[in-house]
Amino acid sequence: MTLHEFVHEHNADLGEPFAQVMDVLETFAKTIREKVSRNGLIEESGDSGGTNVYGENVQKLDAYADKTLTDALLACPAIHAVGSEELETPKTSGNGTGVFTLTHDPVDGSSNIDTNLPIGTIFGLYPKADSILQKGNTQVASGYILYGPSMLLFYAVKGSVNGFTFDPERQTFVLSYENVRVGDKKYYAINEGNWELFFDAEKNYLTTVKNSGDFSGRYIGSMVADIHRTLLKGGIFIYPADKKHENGKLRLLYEVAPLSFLMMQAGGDATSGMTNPLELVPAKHDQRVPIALGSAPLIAQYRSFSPKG
Ligand code: AHM
Ligand code: MG
Repeated sequence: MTLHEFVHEHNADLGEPFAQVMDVLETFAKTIREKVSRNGLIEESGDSGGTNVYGENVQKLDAYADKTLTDALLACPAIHAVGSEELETPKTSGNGTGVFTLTHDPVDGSSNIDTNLPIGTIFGLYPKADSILQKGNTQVASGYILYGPSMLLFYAVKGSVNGFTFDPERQTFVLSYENVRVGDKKYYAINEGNWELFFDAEKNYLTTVKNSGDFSGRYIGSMVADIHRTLLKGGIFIYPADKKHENGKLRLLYEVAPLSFLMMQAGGDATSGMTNPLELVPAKHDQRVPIALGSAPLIAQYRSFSPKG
């Protein structure tokens, strides 16, 4: 079954506007896959020389993907507004027909582009509202596209997560992971290069995990790839607050809320300090929050190391 067929069959309750948004995402994924596969050979390769709102280097592919997705969404009748990790302020379509707001990180893990490692796109879909600063638990859907050895699109709606593999021969996504549930392996993923910056809670937790002999370490540095492994195999992904970064690194609207929503619909859990990240109202578009997400028992164990746990 193709993604298009699946959406019409299983998400009829979300109406034709939802199907239109998924069509936009599929077309975008095909465009970016084609660019990624020719990275280094095409104009959209390498550093753009510019920086974004966070002061981070913008790769040419970041800028290209951001414009391509944002423009396509604004041209879609189902979309009211779009927010992106690369945009300083959200854009409104002005079409009068839009019923959804979509937030996205067009190319996540962009520091991995030039080494041919997996990168991804993250999206969160919300009902239209006056502001895009909405709690993550108002999302009607969220998901990611993973540009790896094969291209995958995983998305969640309330209560279910399904995954699709792109078939280059048919030029379409085909259902390949039905009703995904978080695995039970014990992989931990964190940038341990930041050890000296970690607070005692992280250090105590990690020391316990390592001494247990039960865990294996895995860390790619592309959130979509790390979350994808955590979802399928099991484990825990952590990007904590530390002594230099009081709110951690990852952005609530563009990375944390969509992937937390997805993980929870697959039976997993997520925590931002001791708070459910989906209960946080973003104070600003570019708000960062600490995050741990993965299988529910491992998140419970992680929480017990928090100062308030
Ligand atoms: P980006 O959106 O600029 O690519 O940054 C987000 C990425 C995530 O994909 C990943 O989890 C994290 O940054 C890795 O950060 P670090 O290199 O500090 O471990
Ligand atoms: Mg990102």
